[in-house]
Amino acid sequence: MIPTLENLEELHESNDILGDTPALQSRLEEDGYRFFRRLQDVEMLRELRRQMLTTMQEGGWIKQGTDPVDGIAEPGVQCTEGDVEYTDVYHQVYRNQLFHESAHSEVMLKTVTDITGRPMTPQPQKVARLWFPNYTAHTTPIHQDYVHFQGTYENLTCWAPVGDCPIELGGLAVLRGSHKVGKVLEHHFSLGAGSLMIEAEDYEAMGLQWQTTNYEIGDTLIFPALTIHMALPNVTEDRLRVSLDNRYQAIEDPIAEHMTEPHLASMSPFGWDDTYADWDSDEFQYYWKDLGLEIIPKDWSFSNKGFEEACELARNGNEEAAHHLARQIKRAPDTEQAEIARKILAQ
Ligand SMILES: O=C(O)CCC(=O)C(=O)O
Ligand SMILES: [Fe+2]
Repeated sequence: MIPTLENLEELHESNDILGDTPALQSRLEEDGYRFFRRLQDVEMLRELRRQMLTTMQEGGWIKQGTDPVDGIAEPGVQCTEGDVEYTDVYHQVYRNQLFHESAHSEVMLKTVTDITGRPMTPQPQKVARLWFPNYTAHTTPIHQDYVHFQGTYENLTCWAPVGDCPIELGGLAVLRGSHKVGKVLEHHFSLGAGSLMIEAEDYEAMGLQWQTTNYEIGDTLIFPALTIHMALPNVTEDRLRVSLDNRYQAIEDPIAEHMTEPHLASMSPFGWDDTYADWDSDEFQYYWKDLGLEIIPKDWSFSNKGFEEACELARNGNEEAAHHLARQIKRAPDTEQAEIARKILAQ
């Protein structure tokens, strides 16, 4: 069942076992996630929120004349991952030093290390989600992170709102215990962020429960790469949702090549030199190069399959798929996929 507000349960909180590796591991084994209230430094996150939203206001996303920390979207402006307009402002936000540094905080490193019992590092590719209100067809659909981030099933995603995130602002929901499926389920084309989703019929038989919460700033949800999750729609009238989802891995595990590049670098040229241009410290610049991570190629099969499905659907008149293809043509007009998409849309 796709979660509705009536059938969402409250996340189990694990603050009582912080620092206790065996207890953290056994709860992770049982639930497929760990949730901690006020784990991260609230003052730091408030400052990060101010900085990120100020950049978004300069980019035209936040209503002029309002305090950026209120996160009030400029009326009439809406875009999402995959749109060139999104990448333009997103990459301005991506240059923020504190945004990257926040993933290296002592408490985050200690927590993920306590969970796995292995030396861990944040992956180079940090991720922010900047989600417009009432743009719900583009909400992150039901998925497992492995299809996007790859590497190993043990990688941990750490999701945290930058600001309070009540349910109506569209935080993350997880399907409790779903990691026990033990493999990557079939993913299909979706218009939502990431463009790949799992059909309800493929997990329903497990009889599991969706869980979420009214997140507050500092709260952090941590889960491995097979846990099924989704974002809830942002149904607020005018507020942007801002959140972080950074990934951590054991230093001895391999990393997929694309995770060593800035997020959405494939959508518009943007490198680490651009990211670091205004930083006043080089402590966390190119830090992973000294760790000797084993870099493995990206597996394109998941996204290629999604693209083929979008083509098939668009041929049959599906409007969401047509929208997806049009977006792809606009973003990268000279690629082979854009050529295929143009032919389909011309029919
Ligand atoms: O924040 C979102 O909308 C998606 C986040 C997500 O899927 C993740 O953190 O893995
Ligand atoms: Fe995800």
